[in-house]
Parts: sequence; C-alpha cells; structure tokens
Amino acid sequence: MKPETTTATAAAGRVHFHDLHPTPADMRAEVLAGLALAQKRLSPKLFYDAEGSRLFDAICELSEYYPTRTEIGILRRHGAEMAERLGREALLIELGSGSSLKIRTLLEALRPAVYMPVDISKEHLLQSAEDLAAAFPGLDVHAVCADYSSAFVLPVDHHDHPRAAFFPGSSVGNFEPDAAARFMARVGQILGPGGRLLIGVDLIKDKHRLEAAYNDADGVTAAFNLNLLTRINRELGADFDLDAFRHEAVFNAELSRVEMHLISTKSQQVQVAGETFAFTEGESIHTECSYKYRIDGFHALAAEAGFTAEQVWTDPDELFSVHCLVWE
Ligand code: AVJ
Repeated sequence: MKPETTTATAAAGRVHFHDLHPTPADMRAEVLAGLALAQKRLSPKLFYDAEGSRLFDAICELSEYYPTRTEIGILRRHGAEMAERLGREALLIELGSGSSLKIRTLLEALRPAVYMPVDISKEHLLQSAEDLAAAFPGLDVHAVCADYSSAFVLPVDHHDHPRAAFFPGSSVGNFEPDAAARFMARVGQILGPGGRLLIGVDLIKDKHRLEAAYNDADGVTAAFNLNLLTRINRELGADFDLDAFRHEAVFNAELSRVEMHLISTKSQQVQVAGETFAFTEGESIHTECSYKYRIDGFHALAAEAGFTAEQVWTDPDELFSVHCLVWE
C-alpha cells in the first residue's frame, strides 16, 4: 500500500500523520513455530496488547523496576548537555515512542525543529502525538506508523536539519547482541553522517537486584508475562490453563541477560489453533531476553554497528546509562 499523509489540527500545535502500513505480524504462524521448538519460545512483541501495555506502564511505576525512574532522572539532570550534543533545530526521531513521556523531559532543552515519533500502534501513536503537540505549541510533530524493528524510510526529507534519534528504556536489550548491532546500523543509515543516537542501556549489576526488577512482590510482572497466554487463548482460540503456568525471571550471568519464562507446573497438553503441544512438568516457554551491558561492552557493540561513542551519562549508583553515539 502507498504511504499516506494526513494533517490533523489538534487543540494546539499541528500533527502530520504518515501511515507506512506496517505489515501485521502473522501471529498464528509465529506462535505455532515458537511452540514447536525444542526450547519453546514466544516473542516479547506479543506482550503489548491493550492489557499488556497497561501492565507495562504499571511495571514502570514499581519500586523494584528501577530502569524507568533512573533513566528519567539521568535525562532530567543532564538534558541540557544532551541537547548540546544533539544540536538545536534537529529532526528528532523517537523509535517506539509509546506514550512519548520520556521525550517531554528533553524537549524544553532540545527545541527540535521536528519531532518524529515512530510506533507500530496507530491509535496510541496518534493520541500521544496530539497530546504532545498540545503541550508544546509550535512544535512540528510528524507521527509515523511503522515497525521500527524492520526497515523503513523516513516519509519526509528534512535535510536542512541535523538528525537525531532517541531510543530509551533499554529496549535495545530485547535484541540479541548481533541483531542489536544490525538494528543500530540501520538507524545509522537513516541518520546519515554526523547523526546522533541517544540510547538508554541498562547496566550489569547485582543478580538479586536484577531479578527483583523482573519478579516484583506485587506480581505485576508475573501478570504481564502470563497475559501472553491469555492473549493467545483469546486471539488464536487456544486453551492454556492460566493456573498451570507460573512466571519465572532469572539472570543468566554467562549471557548477561535477564530471561523471562512461563513454567508449566504439571505435565499437560495444550491446544493452540488446532495443534496440540505437550508440556512436561517444569518445562518452560522462553518469553523475553533483556540484555544488560557494561559501558565498555556497549561501546564495543556500538562500534560494531558503525557508531562512535561520544558521551555517556549515568546515575550516581551506576544502575543505568544513556549514551550519545555519532554516526560517521
Ligand atoms: C521494555 C524491553 C525494556 O526488558 O526491561 C519489563 C520490558 N519486561 N519487565 C525490559 C519488561 C519485563 C522491558 N523493555
């Protein structure tokens, strides 16, 4: 389908909307293929239906889940310096913008010529873009509905502006390191020479602290993980028994990643879209990897992608890092 552009006038400010029509994932095929593997697997992309997005927002408020508030603290404290690195009057692209909350802490200092949020969820994107345009009158907002994890082309040229991309939240940790480097290289292609990537990366730390962040006392993360099965039951006509699976999060120190699993608490069979899958007691479905880095390790990954690390900011406890990388 042809990309289309429409302009909506919000209460204040103007929002241009570009629909790149991201191909809807073939959820049935992906789920069936993942469950047929020796180590059963489901993609973390499947977490974010309406209920999953609500649960994720709740995770970000948990006392155990330190990344969100720590990153926002770093952005608040060092926003002016970051703005200087990225340059005024920039074309600022945010990948996976969601509710566009974190960018608000930077917009005052950054004063971009254009803010371009990119997100796969059309309704959420439009609502967030209009809220933002209303809060920052005069800001030119170009909302792009696209899947940032696959190739896409910027719908508008703004060659007269310096280019910057913002990728917060340690979302890069969801990629395997190889795939993370390939993804960053694609972002570099979009930015062009001299373009900068401001990226949030969670740091390696004490195992107990890491595991607590993914296994909170209130069970919000457990509900987030289990919601995947609820979603598959509803959308694919499956019969997962929610009481026969439990949430588990472990830090795999060798691979520097927190892994989330859903563990079958008994030997059982499950029907999914007309196929039968057998589970032994204790067998897991691997649902998410969240890679953690050391600062030098992340800089090596950035270099592999073709970026040069220009500056890094952390919090006093070195829980989280925000990097300015330059594409040359
Ligand atoms: C949004 C992928 C960065 O890995 O920390 C939070 C998702 N999973 N709790 C993360 C998540 C469980 C989050 N990312």
